[in-house]
Amino acid sequence: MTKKVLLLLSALMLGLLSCNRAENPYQSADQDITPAAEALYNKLISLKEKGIMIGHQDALVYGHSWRNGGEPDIKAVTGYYPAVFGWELGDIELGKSYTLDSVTTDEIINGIKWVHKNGGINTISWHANNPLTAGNSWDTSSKEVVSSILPGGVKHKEYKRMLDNMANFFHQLTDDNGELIPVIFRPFHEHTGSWFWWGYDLCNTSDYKKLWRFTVSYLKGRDLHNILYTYSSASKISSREEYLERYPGDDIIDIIGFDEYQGGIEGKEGYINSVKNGMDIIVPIAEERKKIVILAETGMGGLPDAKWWTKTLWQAVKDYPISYVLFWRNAHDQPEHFFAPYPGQKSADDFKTLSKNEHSLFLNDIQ
Ligand code: BMA
Repeated sequence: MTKKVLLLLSALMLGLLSCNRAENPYQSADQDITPAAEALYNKLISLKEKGIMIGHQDALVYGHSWRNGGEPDIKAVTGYYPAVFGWELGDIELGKSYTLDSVTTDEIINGIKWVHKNGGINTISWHANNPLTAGNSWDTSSKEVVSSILPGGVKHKEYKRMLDNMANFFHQLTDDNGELIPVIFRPFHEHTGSWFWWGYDLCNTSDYKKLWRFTVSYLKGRDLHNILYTYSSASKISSREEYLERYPGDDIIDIIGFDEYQGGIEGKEGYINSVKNGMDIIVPIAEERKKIVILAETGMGGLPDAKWWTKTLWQAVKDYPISYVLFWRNAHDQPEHFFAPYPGQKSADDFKTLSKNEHSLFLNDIQ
């Protein structure tokens, strides 16, 4: 083939591709997204038809009864790895080499690389320290934190230092070819509640949105185009207006969701109703805006209900086009702080039953 014919053919291919891009209503928010992140985005879209992916926070690095080199609890119960792996970066913004949950940056980097290599999905939460008071995420002693870190604020430089530490960390997430691994990032979560310094009563709507927009644009400015951003509120969403009030913009958000936990056995109906009400509100929003829907964090602490998985969780989520559900962590150093079963745990058999449901997706279902 002559060079001219080759050129013509590739121009034709490009034309076809851009045609498809224009016709596809689902487009990632970042116009300069890396090919790998776009592939992750497309994978999330295409898997919506197949079922709901199962995720677990810190699954690879510790479990209820192990730390360092054990078998992930969900794998030990079902034989399958989760499809989605949650990671927490709180304290990394301070330049530390371990998180607030004592997971090292090396463990996270290696874990994220392993997940990516094996076709899984990485999602990152961030319980960021308070840049104004030097307290932690839960330090709500001042209502000036968000305004103080925006451009012009007294702690703006400090916040940029934190973001630089985050960016330096993100740049270490590379595959075998040196390309950045795509990740989902979910900062400033549960903002409709008031227990974090970015929470509802702690800042106004405009500043919350500015915080988001500044953060995303700063990370983009550090050449990070491998990130899909998630907006996720606290539980018990009462209306579309409430959910969208602090939404920072379609041009930066790819995924929307909320967090929802069940408290005690008696909380069963409340949990199911609250997940369904929330989904009834956000699924139409996602359809209109062409966004992906998740149940960003969920679980029943301590799992005292032996049938929680099939009779509660699955009843709440099964009828919605939810991309994934993420169960919170099984702390190795707090015996009662766990949200997924481990071998011998009361609900382990029921979780196994859920894993046999063809619409619950584990790592092997999405590879
Ligand atoms: C919370 C708890 C804490 C943990 C924090 C960040 O929900 O699990 O123990 O430090 O998340 O992972």
